[in-house]
Amino acid sequence: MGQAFRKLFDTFFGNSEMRVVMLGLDAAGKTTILYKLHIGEVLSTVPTIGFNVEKVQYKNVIFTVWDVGGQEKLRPLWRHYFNNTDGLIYVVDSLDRERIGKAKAEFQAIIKDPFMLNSVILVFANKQDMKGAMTPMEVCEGLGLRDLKNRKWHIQGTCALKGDGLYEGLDWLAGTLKELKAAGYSVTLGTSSF
Ligand SMILES: Nc1nc2c(ncn2[C@@H]2O[C@H](COP(=O)(O)OP(=O)(O)O)[C@@H](O)[C@H]2O)c(=O)[nH]1
Ligand SMILES: [Mg+2]
Repeated sequence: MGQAFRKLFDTFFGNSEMRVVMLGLDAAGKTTILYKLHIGEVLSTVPTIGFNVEKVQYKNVIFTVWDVGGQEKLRPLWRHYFNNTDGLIYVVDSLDRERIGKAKAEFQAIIKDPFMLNSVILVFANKQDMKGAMTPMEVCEGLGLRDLKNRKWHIQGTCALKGDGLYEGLDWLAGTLKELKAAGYSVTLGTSSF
């Protein structure tokens, strides 16, 4: 699978730099996804108190990852990572119905950040292998995706453990970013895989 991702990134980002930030509540599956990509060594750093950041770089494509939720006072520090973000991947634990409201609140705060206004949004409705998981459509509604104005977004059901859906989602992200960069950031409606 790592080879497939490397090929995808080579095809779309031969020379241009891409910065992707992957966020979500704890236990959503972010670390699992990062390792599943197999695109390089995952470096884990704690640059400030309690703020754990994972990072992996494949050629010009840089992924940074951290948990959101319950750390209001750390928010100002995010700016450092949001700056120049091309793509936001927001990962949701589809089994966690109890915290979908919290996932939504964090998501809405993130995408309204001035540094995030130009970023393309890919949502992974993860843990689709679990019985009782919310469907991608339910997660879409839970996050309020359809109410977004002037944002390019896409939602994809995934199972990070098996890798299902990851390639499809990143393929959309890579293709969309390439398109936008070529056209100079235009805006269209969101899409979904259901
Ligand atoms: N069943 C299932 N479990 C998953 C999936 N993705 C992640 N997990 C599990 O959920 C837990 C949290 O995953 P982790 O990647 O550490 O979440 P993070 O806090 O967002 O980095 C771990 O026990 C993973 O094995 C999935 O797609 N299906
Ligand atoms: Mg993690």
